[in-house]
Amino acid sequence: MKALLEKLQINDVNPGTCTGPDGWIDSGGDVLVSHNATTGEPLAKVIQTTPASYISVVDVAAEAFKTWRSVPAPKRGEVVRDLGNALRAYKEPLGELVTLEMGKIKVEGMGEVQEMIDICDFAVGLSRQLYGLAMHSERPGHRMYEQWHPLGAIGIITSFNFPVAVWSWNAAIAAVAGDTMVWKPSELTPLTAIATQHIANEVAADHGLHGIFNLVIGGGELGQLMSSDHRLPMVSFTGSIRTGRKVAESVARRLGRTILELGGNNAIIVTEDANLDMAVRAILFGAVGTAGQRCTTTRRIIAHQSIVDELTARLVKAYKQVAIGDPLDAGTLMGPLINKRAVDNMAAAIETAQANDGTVVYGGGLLPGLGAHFVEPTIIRMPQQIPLVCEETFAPILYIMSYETVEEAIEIHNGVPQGLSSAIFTTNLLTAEEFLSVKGSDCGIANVNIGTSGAEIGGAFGGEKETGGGRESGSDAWKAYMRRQTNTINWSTQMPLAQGIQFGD
Ligand code: UN1
Repeated sequence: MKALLEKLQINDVNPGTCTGPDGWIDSGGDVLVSHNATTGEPLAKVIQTTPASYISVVDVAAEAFKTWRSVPAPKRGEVVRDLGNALRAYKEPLGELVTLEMGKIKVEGMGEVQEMIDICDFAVGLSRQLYGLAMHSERPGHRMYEQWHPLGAIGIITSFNFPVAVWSWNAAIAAVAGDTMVWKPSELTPLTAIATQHIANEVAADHGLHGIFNLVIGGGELGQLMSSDHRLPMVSFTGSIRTGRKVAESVARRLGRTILELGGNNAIIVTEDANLDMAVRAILFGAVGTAGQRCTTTRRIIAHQSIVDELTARLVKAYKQVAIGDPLDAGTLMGPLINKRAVDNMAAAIETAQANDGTVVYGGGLLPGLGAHFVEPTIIRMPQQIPLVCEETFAPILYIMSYETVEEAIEIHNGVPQGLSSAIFTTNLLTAEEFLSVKGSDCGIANVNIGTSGAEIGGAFGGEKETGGGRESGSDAWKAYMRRQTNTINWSTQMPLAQGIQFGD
């Protein structure tokens, strides 16, 4: 472990505040201890960012923006290309640190770094494609078009469950867009953030850059400072609905912009004609992968009444094969939850489900023999979608419900406040299309014959309703990181007004 931490430049005590190469600041703030999610043992200490040092970091980011915005976008893309290459070189140790600190299994830790690499590649291409539209003016001798300018220094607040990938979705796009950024990672995963900052610093140093990628570490007060800071025209927040609402309110009060990627309560509808082999595999990965701690985790199954028993039996059989243990071991499929609070929340949800006619058909228990954060992945048959099922419990609990008609299935599906990811398993083209239609899934992501989690970076990622409406990552999500300007140029010698208005002579 020491060797791994050394490779990533993590010391016993690390400053948590940084403005770039040689820009680590010992703020004199309170010390935070990061723990190994699997054993609960301390990994290293972090000196948190004080309000005063936060202010100086944003000063640096705002100042750096004045230069960065004028660097041609394809040149900014070259920096992001080097960031992607540096991440390729560090993929193994960084992925392992994600596993150590967050507890997801090693292949998922690596997968997370792969997402970082992929978004860098995407952003490099994008750096030559930040297109605006040209439109025909209604006035003779006039040309109209729109262009996209960098926005400023932006805030990025990320959650523990994807401790580095979510930063990269924002950072790679923001960097080619010409923004500088201030990142506040979760206090539960500060070391992966510090390791990532070191990697970004190496790249920045090669390009003689400072103040583009900045880091602050601390709790909710720091998030609050960012939300109310008018020097950050946009704040991208990933996390709980409760905190997201606070961020949204503070940013809205100053009429700033947000990208919110909040909770999900993702369901899969399984129809009577579905390929159950495929459905079982997808549900297993969706519900048990990352120990149920993805915002895209499959939390609800809505299965046709004619196949619900068979599907449940097959899932129970599959769950029995899930090896639970040290996430660094190659054979492990499920590691620990992030902390004791997550374990307690899971236990409380199972109790509530049982008190409301839920039947635990698999799991339901804790696994203290493996460690304080280990739980059994759990399947619960629910006769109805009770209020508990409408909440997101960040744990590997899968609720199975049944339906008779497709309309009923969609109604149950959409009957929760969140709207992130969704899927249907069916071989019926008409049902698949209905699910994707305006009357179908109300989520930001809707899939056919693949699960709810594990989205590719090329699409816009995010969801509707209480998920917050934001979109990050691929497609045209870059527009949220830039400001649009509509330009009209009069190349004639006349002064016509729009709408044919005659004003004066
Ligand atoms: C998250 O859990 O916050 O689609 C993001 C997925 C991953 C990202 C999840 N690509 O499951």
